[in-house]
Amino acid sequence: MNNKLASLLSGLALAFSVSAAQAAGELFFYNWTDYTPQDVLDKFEKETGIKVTLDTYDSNETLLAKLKSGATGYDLAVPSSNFVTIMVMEGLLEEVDVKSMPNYKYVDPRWRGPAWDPEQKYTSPYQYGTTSYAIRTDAPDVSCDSLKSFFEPSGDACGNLSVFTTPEEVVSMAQLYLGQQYCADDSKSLKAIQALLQKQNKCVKVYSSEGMIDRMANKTVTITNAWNGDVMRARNEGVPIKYCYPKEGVVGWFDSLVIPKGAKNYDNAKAFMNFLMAPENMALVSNFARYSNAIPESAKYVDPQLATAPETNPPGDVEVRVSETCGPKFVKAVDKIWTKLKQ
Ligand code: N2P
Repeated sequence: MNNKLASLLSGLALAFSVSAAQAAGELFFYNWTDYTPQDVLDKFEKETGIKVTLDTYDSNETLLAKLKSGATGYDLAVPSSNFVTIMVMEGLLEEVDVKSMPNYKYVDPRWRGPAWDPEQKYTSPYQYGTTSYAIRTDAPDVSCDSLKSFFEPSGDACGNLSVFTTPEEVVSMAQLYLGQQYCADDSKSLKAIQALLQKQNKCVKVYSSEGMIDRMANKTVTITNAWNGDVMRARNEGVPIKYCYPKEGVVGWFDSLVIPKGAKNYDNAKAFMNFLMAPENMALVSNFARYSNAIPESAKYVDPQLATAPETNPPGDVEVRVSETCGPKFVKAVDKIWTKLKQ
């Protein structure tokens, strides 16, 4: 190649790469609070030129309300499995061919085509875990034995309790405690839930789904609603905390990446889905958020603590009952119960 042509071509290549970087553009990511490591966003930006802007929410309910309100400007979000079902039914998600992505091969076969997305045309995996409660191990009157300690705390624990701010997971826990099936919508079951939550309400100091680690660290509360990964993080920060596996069971969930309908940066969202299925990238998320993931090869890069920690290993005799998508009658009734509770 003569020099002139070479310099012309390299000039063109440079021009192309500059415009490619510009075209690479942006990605608006909407995820749960305390669930996204900055290093994974930085790495994605470095590799693709796509700049990620993160915004956070506290619950599936908040995410659903946002998506239902119309154009959100978000390109990616992370609902739990039972909410994926609702979002698909309501036409809130873009279809995306996850199976044909290069990194799909890393997904554990048992998590491919899951119940909430059998054809894998809306979701790629994020993290999975459980919902229960946690106690300060140095506090009086708290116990991990039974959900009774969470719903009907006594002594010093009453008044030092923190509960999630939206009903979905709290009600599932109430149903485990009351021996009900999820989604049971007969009036006897619903009345029992209402009575239990009203009783618990007298002992609640804070309803919040964010800031659990701080509240437990500074003793604002001694017993709290919690997700397993957050508790491992708190424990690693030196908080005397224990994640509880009460005898009635814990709630299981699986969170996925989805693309909201009308996303402006659809291709960038797809690129992020593929990026995150790469073992070393998924490992960054688990190392930060301390939840399990569906990419077995990521284990090579994940802190070994995750494989053995009590927070990620429910005892064999404790039921992990995975969240379900309930019908409109149940959802409406729960909404009423919760509104009354928070008045
Ligand atoms: C971490 C969010 C956990 C997600 N704060 C629960 N589905």
